[in-house]
Amino acid sequence: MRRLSFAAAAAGILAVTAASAAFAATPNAVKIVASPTGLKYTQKVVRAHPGRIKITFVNPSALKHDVNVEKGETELGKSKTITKGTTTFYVTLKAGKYNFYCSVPGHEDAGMHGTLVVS
Ligand SMILES: [Cu+2]
Repeated sequence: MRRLSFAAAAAGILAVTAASAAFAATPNAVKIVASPTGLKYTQKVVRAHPGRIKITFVNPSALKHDVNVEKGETELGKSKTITKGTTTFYVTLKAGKYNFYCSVPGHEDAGMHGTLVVS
């Protein structure tokens, strides 16, 4: 009985160590940057891991832009609309492909969108 509980405790410690090492090794964050001049982002595809994802949006332009994350027509998260600055927001996503786009009227249609791949 004593040996069994020691083994269980050791296994528990190993599991916790492995989990925290994996967490530390993969900061789950993406950066999306608006073009300084055009109606587009400088990334077409960004990648993250399932779970809570930090999205940093950088807009060097004087034009208003934002970042919205959606799956189909379901909105999953969005940044503030900013000019010449940086903002962050969080989304929690399962594995899959998501769209990101700018919700300022006309921008998405002009090409301001991309794909977020979560795997
Ligand atoms: Cu925009």
